Amino acid sequence: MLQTVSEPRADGAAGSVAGAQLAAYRFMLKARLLDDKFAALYRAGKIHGGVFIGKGQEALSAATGVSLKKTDVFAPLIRDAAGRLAFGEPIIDAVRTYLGSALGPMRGRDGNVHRGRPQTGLLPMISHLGAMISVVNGVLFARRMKGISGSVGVASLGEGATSTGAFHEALNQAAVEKLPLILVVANNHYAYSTPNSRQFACADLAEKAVGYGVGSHSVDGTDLAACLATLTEAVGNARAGHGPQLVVANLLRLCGHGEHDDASYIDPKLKKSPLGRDCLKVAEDFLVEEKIADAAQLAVWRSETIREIEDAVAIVQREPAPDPFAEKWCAIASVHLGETHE
Ligand SMILES: Cc1ncc(C[n+]2csc(CCOP(=O)(O)OP(=O)(O)O)c2C)c(N)n1
Repeated sequence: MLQTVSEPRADGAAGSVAGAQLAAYRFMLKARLLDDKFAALYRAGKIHGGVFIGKGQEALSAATGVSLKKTDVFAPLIRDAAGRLAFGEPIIDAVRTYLGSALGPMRGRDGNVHRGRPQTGLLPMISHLGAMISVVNGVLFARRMKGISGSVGVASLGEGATSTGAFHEALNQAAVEKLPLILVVANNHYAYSTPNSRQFACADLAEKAVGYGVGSHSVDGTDLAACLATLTEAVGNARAGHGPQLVVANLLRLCGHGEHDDASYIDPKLKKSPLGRDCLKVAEDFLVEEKIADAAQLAVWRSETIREIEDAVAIVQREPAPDPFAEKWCAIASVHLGETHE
């Protein structure tokens, strides 16, 4: 007999542990299938520019998204399709951005992952390498100054970002100011083709938290249940006023840096190690073992999700591209505010 669980929700309150696992799994599945579709469209020459996917990082990303409330702040990076969906980004926003639709959140100006909706707390990324931490700090500072309490902010990072000055300055600032910031580092063992041995000299990146005086969490990023437990704790700590939290998840990128990269530099020994497990498969096995779902139910969700993605692509393929002669060259925030600067 299958357990009764609450419906998937994206508001940081999935109801029960089993409900949270199920909700997060479905965002993982949606992200994987969406990423697969973008990779296929890229190979078919239907996407101009790069395609960047998060294969192998969905458990961490989904756990991050479901741990947040809609009123929080989230700065995702290029491997965060699952977290974006869990935070509330509709599939069609991603499809419109990748296919250059004028109706997308970036109005066809961005080709892939720099999309967002600042008014909803989903920040459009500037760069992959640590630049977003200080932006999240700024939003949290602004809320503090306005007397808005209770919300937290997440900045996603790769391990490569932890070697940059931007990381140091922003984490130090957040620590001194005790901002409710959670840094979620996906240590996928390669920053593009640079391995961990050329990136940092400590045994575990989570050790860096001690030097900054912030909370520290280390987790197996291939294990959804572990990611959910860790993110729940880290987000809870930040929300309770305990200051910044550094979460480091160990995992492996199961794809290239982008779809243009065959990832031939990845050590085969790592691929065969527990780090190389596919988190989606691990999550599915867990759901079946725990009788939260069965194989038939998993197959139904998969086919429903494929249909949903195909429908979104079919809609967007009929939408107009931006017209440079009719373009309003104002910032996205102005568009949201209804201003029309020429
Ligand atoms: C300031 C800056 N320098 C260089 C780059 C080019 N770049 C983009 S992603 C990347 C590697 C990032 O590695 P990591 O932080 O480990 O994240 P991962 O790609 O593994 O998710 C580099 C060098 C950039 N976007 N911004």
